[in-house]
Amino acid sequence: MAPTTNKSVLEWIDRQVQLVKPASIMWIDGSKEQLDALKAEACATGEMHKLNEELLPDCYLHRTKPDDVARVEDRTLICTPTKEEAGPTNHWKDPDECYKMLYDIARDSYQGRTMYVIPYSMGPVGSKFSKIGIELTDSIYVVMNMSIMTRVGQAVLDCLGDSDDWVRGLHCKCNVDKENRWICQFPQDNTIISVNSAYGGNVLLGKKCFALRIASYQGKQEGWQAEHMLILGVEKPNGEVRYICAAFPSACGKTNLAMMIPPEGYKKAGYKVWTVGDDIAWIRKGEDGRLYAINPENGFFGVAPGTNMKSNPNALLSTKSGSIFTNVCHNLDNNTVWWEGLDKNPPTNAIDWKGDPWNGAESTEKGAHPNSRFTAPAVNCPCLSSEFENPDGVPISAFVFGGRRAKLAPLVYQSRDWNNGVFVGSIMASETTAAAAGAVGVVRRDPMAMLPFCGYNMADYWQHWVDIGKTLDPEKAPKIFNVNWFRKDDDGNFLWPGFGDNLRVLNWIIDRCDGKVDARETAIGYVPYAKDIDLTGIEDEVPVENLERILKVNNDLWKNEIPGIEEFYARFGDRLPATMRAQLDQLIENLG
Ligand code: GTP
Ligand code: SPV
Ligand code: MN
Repeated sequence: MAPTTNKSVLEWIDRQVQLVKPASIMWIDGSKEQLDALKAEACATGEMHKLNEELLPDCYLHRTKPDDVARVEDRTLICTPTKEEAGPTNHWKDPDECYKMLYDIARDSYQGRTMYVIPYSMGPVGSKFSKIGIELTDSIYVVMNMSIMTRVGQAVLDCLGDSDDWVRGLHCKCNVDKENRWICQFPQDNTIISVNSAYGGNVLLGKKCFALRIASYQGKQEGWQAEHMLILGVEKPNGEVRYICAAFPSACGKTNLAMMIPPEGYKKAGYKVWTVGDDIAWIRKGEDGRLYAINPENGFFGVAPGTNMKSNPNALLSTKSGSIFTNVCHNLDNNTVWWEGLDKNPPTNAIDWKGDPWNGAESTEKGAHPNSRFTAPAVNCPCLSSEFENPDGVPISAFVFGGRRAKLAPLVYQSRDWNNGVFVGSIMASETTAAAAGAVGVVRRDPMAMLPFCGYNMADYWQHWVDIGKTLDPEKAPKIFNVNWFRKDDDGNFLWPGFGDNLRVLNWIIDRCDGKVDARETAIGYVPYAKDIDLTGIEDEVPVENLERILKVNNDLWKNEIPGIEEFYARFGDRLPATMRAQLDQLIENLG
């Protein structure tokens, strides 16, 4: 018997059952017993592998097909009634045609398989920020991941009651055929359909598909924002906590920044960093007129390579129990996992991410895929914020944009005001990473780090930012900044140590928000005086000349940037907000 009487839910599921023809249906109730039974079943079939219970209790390894290891942006569709509504930066297909294409692919695809029905909440169950979804899947891997990444089970159905305000999600593994792989969002229908993938972000529909693509559209309709942002709290020695949201493109440092360990001197002085979220923020205005953010997720789907006890101990410690590892290297000597950058001792008796024997002492191939990931419960994180479950969210002092720019953007700069800050976000560009299928290291425009995640026309999204700004008292509006941890010298070495040392920059940002420190005005905004970035403890690594170099704004390089921005803006035609055009004209004038 179905554990709900909600008509919209039952009727929709019925239609999907008619389409995909499962052998049986199982409602996920959120209980440990049910999940344990599913884990045992997945291990018995070889879909999952149970890792060493002493070293990694309740942890599992999973390998996806070698051609199914990252998001597929050219197969991710926004299916709005008109192409204009999706805008020039999204791949679009007519909704009717797309449904037909997907139904033809999905038809009968669950034959002989179980349909798992996953009721889940994005955000604490019952919070006014939260939204409910139901994902149908034929994959236990998806059930296990969704049970970590979201709040799952009966409590969600109880909270939903008779409402039809919920997001429909159908996932069909089919044959995991990359030629028929599609990740489709229908914002007007609150619907997501994903076929022929069994990898992470393509199939955990609560994450990018719902919490960003569908939710960004909902936010536009309902007056709030869904952003590709981490949320962290910096606790100062006097106990005050300032919350910052930061938007960086995929694999550009959100998880690392959200969990950073303060440098020694800061730690001694009493600074602490608290993680609220590492990927997505849902933001709305509170009764006091300030913006508040929640993290709609309940776990971390983090990049494994490069994660170690030095770079990000909090992330690594989060994976020590109840976690899933996807496409990492399997150490057969002790039945644990390994990835590039974990330590300097690669296993010699191992299986690589493709499932082949691997000897780390000899192999020239990678043991783990560059986009291999861990799925870890948020509660495991040693620096999880006490506000993580707060249904009202945390008040935001600053928005920070950033990306990988080897030469151009300074370490940090502050926008002049809200609209200038929106402009700064809109002209973001970053070198591409392994998080999406395709070339790596190519600079592309990625406004607000939302290029692959905005569920409607990006120009309308910028207008939404401008409109939100109009409702805010400038005194209470978050200040908007841009950072770049990735400046390189001519030999390709990073000029800034990054990671925990980024707190030195966040501290300047907070001081700016509190009106405590001066800044130098440049053509692009305000940059710090070198003396105001504390280098205590890293003087050898970062000589003051280097700091000055990465704080400098090179007007000639910025002038070279203008044609690319013009070209990008031109794609939006009349829909480009006049405010953004005016901001660009102002920048051109400032550059002389
Ligand atoms: P997604 O989960 O794909 O959205 O990525 P993310 O934005 O959470 O990126 P993550 O924190 O996982 O970092 C991605 C890569 O950037 C890793 O290889 C990190 O080691 C590297 N990285 C993170 N922070 C820094 C930094 O401050 N400096 C440098 N040089 N590299 C960094
Ligand atoms: C990203 O690519 O930004 C991710 C991984 O966080 S995925 O969920 O696969 O999109
Ligand atoms: Mn991340």
